[in-house]
Amino acid sequence: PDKEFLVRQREVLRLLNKVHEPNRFKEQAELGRSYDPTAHFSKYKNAVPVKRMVKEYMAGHMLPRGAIFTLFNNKHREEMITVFESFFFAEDWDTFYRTACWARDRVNEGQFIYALSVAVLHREDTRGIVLPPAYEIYPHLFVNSEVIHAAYKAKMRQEPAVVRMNFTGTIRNPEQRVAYLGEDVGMNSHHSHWHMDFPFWWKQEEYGVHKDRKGELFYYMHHQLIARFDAERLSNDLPIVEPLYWDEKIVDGFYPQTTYRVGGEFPARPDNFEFHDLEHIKVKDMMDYTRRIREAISQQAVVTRTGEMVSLNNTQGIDILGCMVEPSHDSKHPEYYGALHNYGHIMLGQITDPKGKFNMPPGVMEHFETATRDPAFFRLHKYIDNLFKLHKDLLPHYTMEELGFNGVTIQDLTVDDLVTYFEDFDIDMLNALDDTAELQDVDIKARVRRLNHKPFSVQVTVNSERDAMAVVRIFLAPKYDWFGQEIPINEKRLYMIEIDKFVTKVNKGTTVVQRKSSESSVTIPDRETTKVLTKRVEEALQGKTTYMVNKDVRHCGYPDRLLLPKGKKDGMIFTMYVIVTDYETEKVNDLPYDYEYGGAISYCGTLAGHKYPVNKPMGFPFDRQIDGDNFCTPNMFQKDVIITFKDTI
Ligand code: CUO
Repeated sequence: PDKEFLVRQREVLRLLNKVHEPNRFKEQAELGRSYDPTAHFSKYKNAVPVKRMVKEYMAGHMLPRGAIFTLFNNKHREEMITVFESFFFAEDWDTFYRTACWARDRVNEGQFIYALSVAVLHREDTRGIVLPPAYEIYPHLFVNSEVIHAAYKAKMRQEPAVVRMNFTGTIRNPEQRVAYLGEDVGMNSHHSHWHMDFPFWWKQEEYGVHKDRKGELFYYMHHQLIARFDAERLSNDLPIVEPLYWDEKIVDGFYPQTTYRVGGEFPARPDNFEFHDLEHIKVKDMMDYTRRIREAISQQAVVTRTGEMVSLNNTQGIDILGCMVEPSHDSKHPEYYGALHNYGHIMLGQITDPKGKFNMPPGVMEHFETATRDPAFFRLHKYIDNLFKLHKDLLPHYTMEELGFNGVTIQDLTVDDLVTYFEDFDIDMLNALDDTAELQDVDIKARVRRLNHKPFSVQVTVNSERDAMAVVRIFLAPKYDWFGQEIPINEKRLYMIEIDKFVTKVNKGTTVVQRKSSESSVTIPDRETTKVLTKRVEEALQGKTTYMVNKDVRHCGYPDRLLLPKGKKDGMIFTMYVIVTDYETEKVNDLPYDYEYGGAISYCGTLAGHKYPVNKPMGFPFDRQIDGDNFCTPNMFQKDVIITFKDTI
């Protein structure tokens, strides 16, 4: 790459390095001090935000440094958007960089990190820049208090340390059996990045970056998170997750045992807590929003702000509904349909101190980085997901024509042994501890247990009457429910987890399509650590090594280690489904078929204004009702597979 790119990469890493520490890098600090955005308004495509940012900062109206930032707080978010827009509308790299240096030591750290990250992910001139892993930027949100305290101790003693992190709770809490998923740092990082790639506050027209099928992705990615959580629950002899209700107690409590850098511990939610009215959100509002959304679903049309009716009875319906339920900036009528999902996060986050009597900090549900730690996250999302299901169930079943692929048959499917295990992983705590002048940094790591699986591959033998381009979709679902009963296909489809979706060529005659787990369109590999990345960039800048830029780099993507659910020691039976369909009728972008958009399209779609690469509904063919037991057309294949969990490997 050109030096220019490497310098940009280095400066972004520096800007995000120990954000709590002002004047970290001399050059940036000086630039930040001397740059006066008010003198350069013409350098912004839209100067309104940067003017506002400077004005609000000067007036002391912005969230102060050190305070806890949450995206769900309207004031916090509006300010963050102003900062983001100041970055995003900067005309060139230079203006962007100077604005960022200006903001780094002034703006609230949480707002700065969020705004800068989203700007880097969306600016043309920062395409390909890699952000540090979320758990390294903000370790407090990813590890528990125990680890933070131990890390401080180690630093005081000036001794390098590896601190073992346990999952929250004890074995007396059955929910702890699946804490390895909800507390997985890669999973939380995926989830927080998804929400940076598809922010609910994104103004499509104003920013000029279209987010294709954003509402549908909101539905589908979260639907898949729940299906995956359910697969882990069944793997651990827990029943599938139940939705919550606004007027029912939440039986299982949650003690996050996680602490903010400043501002104390995350609030805990004891067993059997009920929802209470908050100052601005009432329990009744939640019920009203739900009722209106259900009405829209059953009449298959939503009413817009201007009173028009928009039909939901088509493949785009889910996108409209997703935007409305989240809600995103594109909701057809936010005043009427409300903010069911976002308010759900707030209601849960503030459940312990609904009136703000005790001035408790925000709960884990009020940050995308921490939300999945609370099992109630999955209950809220199951509730939301059931609304989407109501809608999908009203759509016509797929016809044989929609399901089939003329002249193409799957003859066989073979899968390697599917083996899972736990392993240790070390998180660098470099950003966790405040620096003091007297104490040097020492190497401190948090060691977590995490699920992994042996690499595997899938071979699909396809017979075709002609050369063709095929879309291959691979799914996996548990065969038996918690009671040991075989799950009928029309129910099983709800627990279907996507394993892969890709395009390949099938030749006339027989083709064996081989696909490795590492190639999955659902996942991304482990993120490179800040230290390694920084070193690589420095060495490349000195001309010692070469540096490959991936313009399509994705931070969003389910961790590859979690592609398979845990399964059981004695083996657990899942059914694998493969379907091949005609790419010619599905393709959307006029690009070569092997263009993968960074490799995580299944849950994370595409960036840079590209469309989602295939036009069938996400989750096809399992997103709609299925009649009868025999679902397979010749271009589909199903096979029972066994996932075995090994203690050691
Ligand atoms: Cu991802 Cu509720 O949308 O956490």
